[in-house]
Amino acid sequence: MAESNFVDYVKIVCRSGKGGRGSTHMHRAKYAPNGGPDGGDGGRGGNIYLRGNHNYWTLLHLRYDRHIFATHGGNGGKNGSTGADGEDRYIDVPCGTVVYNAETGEYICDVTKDGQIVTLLKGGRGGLGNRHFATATNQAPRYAQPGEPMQEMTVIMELKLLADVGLVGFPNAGKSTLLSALSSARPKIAGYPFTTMEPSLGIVSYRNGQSFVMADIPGIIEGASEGKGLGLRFLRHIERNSLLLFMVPGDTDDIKKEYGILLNEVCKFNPQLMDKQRVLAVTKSDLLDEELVQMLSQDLPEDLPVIFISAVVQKGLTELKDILWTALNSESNKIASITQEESIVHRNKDLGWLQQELENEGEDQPIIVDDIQDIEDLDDDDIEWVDLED
Ligand SMILES: Nc1nc2c(ncn2[C@@H]2O[C@H](COP(=O)(O)OP(=O)(O)OP(=O)(O)O)[C@@H](O)[C@H]2O)c(=O)[nH]1
Ligand SMILES: [Mg+2]
Repeated sequence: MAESNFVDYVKIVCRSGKGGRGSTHMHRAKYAPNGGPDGGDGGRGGNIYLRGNHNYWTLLHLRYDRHIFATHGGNGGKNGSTGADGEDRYIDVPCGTVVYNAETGEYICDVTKDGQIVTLLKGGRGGLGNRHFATATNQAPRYAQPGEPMQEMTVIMELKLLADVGLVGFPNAGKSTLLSALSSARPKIAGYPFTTMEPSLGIVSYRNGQSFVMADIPGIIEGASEGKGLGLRFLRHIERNSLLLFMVPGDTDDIKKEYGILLNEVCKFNPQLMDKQRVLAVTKSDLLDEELVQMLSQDLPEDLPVIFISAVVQKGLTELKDILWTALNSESNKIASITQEESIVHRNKDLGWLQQELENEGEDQPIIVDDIQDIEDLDDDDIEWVDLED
């Protein structure tokens, strides 16, 4: 997938800045023989932040910027001057980005809203200058605090598209055709399996200027949750949808069985997906006559709303939108509620599988970090000693 522009998985190295050292400077001026300590504090190291940005749809931009380093805080100076704070770095990510520690697989945070800012790594605090340590018995302390160290972490960023409705179906079920009939998205449509190789989003307009977002993801086949077909790669994009629209073509031998297979794959991938509301659309119903529709209706799954549609002749699409809209607006299902922290359960990555996952995503190469020059530690030359004989 390296050549694709749809990047939903990247590994990068982030490093905050270390705090600047406090200064051990002693005040010197003519006629002020024992000026006392006047060393300033070190500045704080730069922080690394994540910032949700709805202008980004993928993590492609991070492929070209795998080292994100904030700068270090400046050292304190004489006359009580404080060192400069290190520069912060903001990593802009699309909404729906989840961050994991690449070494331990631990879930770190997620960004779901535009403008949301999450602190990923904190810069070190600056050390205090010697003037803070003057006491009655030690009026000229010749020590100051060093700055706090920086933090470094290799992280995996994974994008899970945020859509209201996710389309789930076998290849050729008519998912892309439906998305293009309902929205102005133009995914590629063709009569062969796996036409869609990467997810796309479309905005479906409903009555009174309202709308919802629909995600077309590549087809799922039996065994997808074990890596068959395009496998797991894209299943993560349905984790964040509030509703799953299953699609089975009307000319299939056994609609109920196909729906069962799809449901089973989804459940094996992540059992929590079973809590999501589901709707079943029997597609390509223009190929069926009334009689056949009657016959097929006798043997359909009973635990969810089922509707016969045809994207080509625009049949049943208004009813479908009505069903989806009603379901989306039922209390348990509002998009606002699925993006709320507490309702999303993030699992840590399984360490046993992590290496394999990185390999599958083409992200298993170590990231080379040319160790940047550290700020020079203070040596004796930087310290102006007071001449006590003065
Ligand atoms: N007759 C009829 N054909 C349809 C309908 N919807 C889709 N098709 C045809 O079915 C074929 C597959 O359609 P796609 O929309 O590409 O299917 P898909 O589910 O996106 O397939 P993948 O991207 O491969 O997973 C195309 O040849 C479409 O023209 C429909 O409502 N009626
Ligand atoms: Mg498609």
